[in-house]
Amino acid sequence: VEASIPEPQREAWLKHQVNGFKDKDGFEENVVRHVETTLARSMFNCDEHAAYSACALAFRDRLILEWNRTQQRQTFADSKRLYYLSLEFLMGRALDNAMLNIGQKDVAKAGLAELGFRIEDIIEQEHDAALGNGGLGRLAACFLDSLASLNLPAWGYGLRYRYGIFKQEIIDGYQVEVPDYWLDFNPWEFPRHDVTVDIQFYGHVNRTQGESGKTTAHWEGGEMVRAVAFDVPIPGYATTTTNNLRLWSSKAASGEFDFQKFNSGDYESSVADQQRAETISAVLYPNDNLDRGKELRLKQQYFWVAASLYDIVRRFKKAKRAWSEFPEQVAIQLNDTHPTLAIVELQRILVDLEGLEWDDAWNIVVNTFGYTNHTVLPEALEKWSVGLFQHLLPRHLQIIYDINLFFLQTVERAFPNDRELLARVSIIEESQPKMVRMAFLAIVGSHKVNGVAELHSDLIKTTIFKDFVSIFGPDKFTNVTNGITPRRWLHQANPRLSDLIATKVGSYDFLKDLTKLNKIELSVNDKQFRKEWAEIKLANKVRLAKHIQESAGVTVNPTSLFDVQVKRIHEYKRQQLNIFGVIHRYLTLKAMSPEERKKQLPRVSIFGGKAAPGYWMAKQIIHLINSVGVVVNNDADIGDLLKVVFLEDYNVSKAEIITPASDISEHISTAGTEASGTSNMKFVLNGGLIIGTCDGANIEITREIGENNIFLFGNLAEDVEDLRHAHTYGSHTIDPDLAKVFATIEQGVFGSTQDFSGMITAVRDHGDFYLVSDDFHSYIETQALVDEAYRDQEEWITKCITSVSRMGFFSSDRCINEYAEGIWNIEPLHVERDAGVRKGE
Ligand code: BZD
Repeated sequence: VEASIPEPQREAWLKHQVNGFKDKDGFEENVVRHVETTLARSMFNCDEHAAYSACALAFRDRLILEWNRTQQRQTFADSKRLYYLSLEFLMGRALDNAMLNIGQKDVAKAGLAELGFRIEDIIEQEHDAALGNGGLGRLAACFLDSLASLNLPAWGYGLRYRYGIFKQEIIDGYQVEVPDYWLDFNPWEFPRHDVTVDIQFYGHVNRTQGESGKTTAHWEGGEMVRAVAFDVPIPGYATTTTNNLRLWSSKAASGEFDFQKFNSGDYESSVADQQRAETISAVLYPNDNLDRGKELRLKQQYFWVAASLYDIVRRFKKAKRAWSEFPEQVAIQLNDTHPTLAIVELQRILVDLEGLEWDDAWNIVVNTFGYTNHTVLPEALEKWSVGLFQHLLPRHLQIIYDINLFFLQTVERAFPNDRELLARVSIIEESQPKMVRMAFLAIVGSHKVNGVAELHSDLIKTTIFKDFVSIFGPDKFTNVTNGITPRRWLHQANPRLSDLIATKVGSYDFLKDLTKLNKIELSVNDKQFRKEWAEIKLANKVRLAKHIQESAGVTVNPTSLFDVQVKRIHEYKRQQLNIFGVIHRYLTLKAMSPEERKKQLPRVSIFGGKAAPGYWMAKQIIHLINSVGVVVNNDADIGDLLKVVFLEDYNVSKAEIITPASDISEHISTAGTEASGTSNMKFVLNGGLIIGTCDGANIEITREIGENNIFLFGNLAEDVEDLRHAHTYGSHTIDPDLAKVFATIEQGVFGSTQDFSGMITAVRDHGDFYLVSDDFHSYIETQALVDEAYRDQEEWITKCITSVSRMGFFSSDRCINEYAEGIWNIEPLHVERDAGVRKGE
């Protein structure tokens, strides 16, 4: 590496080489320097936010040095890289994570204390990076942490939204959305104004014939938008590897604004182009698991995909290899179908711009891409109208038609005369209007397709993608069960539990190899260990109780059973089942004599999560939860026996407080609807138990921790279809206990009956698609078992410790290793320089 600097200048460069701070003194020096110079503040008026800023900048300096070295190392090694394309990266806060991964949290803590600050207060100053909706975006963030921690050469590519997921306020029980402008001060990104790509939209296609008779397509006209790169360093844990997340921001391609219009006095339209261009990366779409087919969304997708591919291809071309080697140098993973256009764009680059033959290009494309599916819900499967494509991306539509034609020809050869099959698998749906089925395009253009938990991967093979299994054979389809990073979701969120575990494991090695947790099972009967375990859980609950008091104004007793359901609000996730169950509990308590009541176990039902702004039913569910809270929390008969809390603005940093404080958490989706779920893993890893359906990763969690340690209930996925059929065509009777709940709501006990009628009629009159009534009895009975189990605290703690000890499988490191071996064929890059500077704490 050093030899790349010309001899005469080498000495000067090396002499002044910057190395980040090494100890407390160095850290303090860096912080003070940033306060006084970068932030232009005096040290005499440095508030907590300025201290956070300076601290973040000190860490950023270190990260970028490691980032540079990592990039140099990866370039020199010339090894295959993975590119993870995701429209969402739900990163949360970066400072705490950087301190932990670099192994300098103790140094920062001591240094900040000497400068007059508590590290916890400083960490709290940071605005969450919330460029995602839910599980899919957070999974991408966990993957980046694991990729870097495993020294894998990998880049993330995404969009730099000016507004992340909206902030949720609860006003009079209703959700109100507030924009999340998060870029006021973001020390974690490096603008690369020199790394830009001009992206074309609209226009038309011309064909020319060369001397050889070969025709070439030229995409001409239309308009250009400029993509500018912003790089975010991603530090690995206990390694010097620091990977890159590149986010694209849009601006006008033609410079600032139209001077001609400006000079002629047309000020408004002179800036209109600029604003239109900037709109592309302005805002994250707040829908999870719903496809709305909006033009701006397709523009976002192409803008980001085209910029990323240009960048990837540019990097590949530097080494001057043959195109056929592309898949040996590049693996691209599609996080859901959102980046599927990348398949078409690479084919276009290879055929139209680089002059490859169609078949040679297509071989390269298929061997490069992998596609991860995250849902079987029909309303979430992306489709774009052919008309919109024709207008926005005319050349891409032609290529899609050609891809489809060649694909259908191979199907016809293998299954002659099966016209229905051809219609079923066609990438173009012959509907009115015609639609492009993005999932089908992603399957046809990838060499591997994976689901995110075993049940889900089986379901895609037997339902939505069944025909493709017959066509391509079963080997194209595989499972990679999701995972979570133990760095953030154990050590960072629950430092005391992590420290306690370390005393039994003998080191913090479990943060690198989570299967080492199994050592704590040997201590399950160790009295002191159990005592400390219980103390930590209580302390975490006290902390959450304080947060509940401050944010929701509800006083809860930390010794109550904390029952938590935090995730996006969706009918399939069934928060309505939970709140109906809470109402049932309330009615049961009300019907008891005071003596009987005294024997009951106090419980706090905690909800949190955002509803997509246009999702009316989800908003009603939030309103009902809040309305029930108002009644129950103020009922003198009930007191501490039941409290109902809705936590405003659930996000990653709140999850870090909530997760460690749960006794039981709810993962109660209708069987077969939740692809995996990942918060289920986080809760168990933090010493909470779960109540859940046989859905997604709950099934594998049960297999790992043992069925005695989980509360499963409800109908199985294989029964869902028959039940739905019976609801529609047979007689549909509602569970009698649920009917009482409905009657109570309809009497107006929780306020406006009109507001909640939709939730009731969905179950009673509209076929109960999510099987709320079918599962209600089983749910209530199982909740009673939870109460009973919780009364035996000794047994409960045994269950918790045993479960944690068996959670090793759910590390995102295991998951990433499976992708690396089975899909990407990439290998870790040996880190020569002593990683000792980055030991864990
Ligand atoms: O992906 C989620 C699934 O619902 C979970 O079961 C799974 O655990 C995670 C990770 O695999 N899917 C989403 O979060 N999906 C979205 O957020 C989304 C966003 C935009 C458009 C479509 C879906």
